[in-house]
Amino acid sequence: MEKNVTICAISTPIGNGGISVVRMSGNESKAILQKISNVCTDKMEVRKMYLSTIRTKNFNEQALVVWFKAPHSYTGEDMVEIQCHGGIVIANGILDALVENGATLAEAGEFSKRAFLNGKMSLDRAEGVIDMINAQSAEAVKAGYNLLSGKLKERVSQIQSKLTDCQAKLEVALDYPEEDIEYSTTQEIKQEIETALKSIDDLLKTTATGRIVKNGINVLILGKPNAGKSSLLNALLGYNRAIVTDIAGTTRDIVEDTFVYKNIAFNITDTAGIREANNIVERIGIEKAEECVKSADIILVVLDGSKPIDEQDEKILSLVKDKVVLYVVNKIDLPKKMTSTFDR
Ligand SMILES: Nc1nc2c(ncn2[C@@H]2O[C@H](COP(=O)(O)OP(=O)(O)OP(=O)(O)O)[C@@H](O)[C@H]2O)c(=O)[nH]1
Ligand SMILES: [Mg+2]
Repeated sequence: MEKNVTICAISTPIGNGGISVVRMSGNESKAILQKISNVCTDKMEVRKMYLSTIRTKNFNEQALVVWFKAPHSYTGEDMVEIQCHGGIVIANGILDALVENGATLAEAGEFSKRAFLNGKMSLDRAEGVIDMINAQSAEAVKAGYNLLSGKLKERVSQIQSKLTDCQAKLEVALDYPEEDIEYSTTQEIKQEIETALKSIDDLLKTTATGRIVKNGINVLILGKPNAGKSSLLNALLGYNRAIVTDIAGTTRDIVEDTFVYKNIAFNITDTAGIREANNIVERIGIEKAEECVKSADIILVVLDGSKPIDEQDEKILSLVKDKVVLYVVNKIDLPKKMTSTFDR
């Protein structure tokens, strides 16, 4: 990153909406704004909105502009925000005008990177911002916000200072054994270290939950052809995401989607029915399905209740033997043929 370069980017999603926001960060932000706008930047007060005409190559736009003075901005640098009418063309036109007048297009995450490098934000806070932006559920937003507001850092700092304290007590005892200092007993120090270790353990235990809250739970649907896997996917999603027919081998490729239940995102994957396939396309689909087993948190094994358990089902059951599995017995509206050999 070149520190003297003034960067710019469209900060709102590309698409149609009421407004779009174009941001600039760097020493030249105000000077570049002056080149394309009728606002008198010398008279601008910080954090105040000004209605201004922005000149671009193909059109003029009435936009609101705000100036944040370094170091009191998100990145810690001089920053300008331009709030223009929404839509792809207007925001892109303004971005082009900024680049033509000396700004450089920001790389992905560069605003947060500058915030970190300028000491405005610790790495865990920057990660919190990114997690909040990418969140698929309310719980993930909360977890991201906890990172952003420094809750993790606070807990780590507490443990760190307890350990530093122990280290100091030990060093005093070793370096000045003959001085008249009141030493902590070995037992006291041992207890403090044990408490710190327990806190670290407790924190580590939350990482699995944290990953699930942040990324969602990976749910994989497996079963033999025609068992009703895609029907289950569609039922869980509440709309017809995958093609369902009575032809065995309908689903060939992986079909993925996400739904949110009780504030947690579930990333659900439907797969090709597992069987000995001669068709190359179907075979690749089956290989992909088998690959997905590794990264799945939960596997829904769909069994056709109207048919006896056969070799294909057995193969699937052996594929998932070390995983968290929920068995879904489908087609219970039809006469039951599922054999009693299946007793899990
Ligand atoms: N009677 C009955 N039919 C069902 C049920 N669930 C699904 N089906 C039917 O079973 C057939 C196969 O369903 P799919 O959901 O396509 O099955 P699949 O496991 O995805 O099949 P492949 O993609 O070929 O592996 C379709 O005709 C569905 O309408 C059920 O509970 N009862
Ligand atoms: Mg299917």
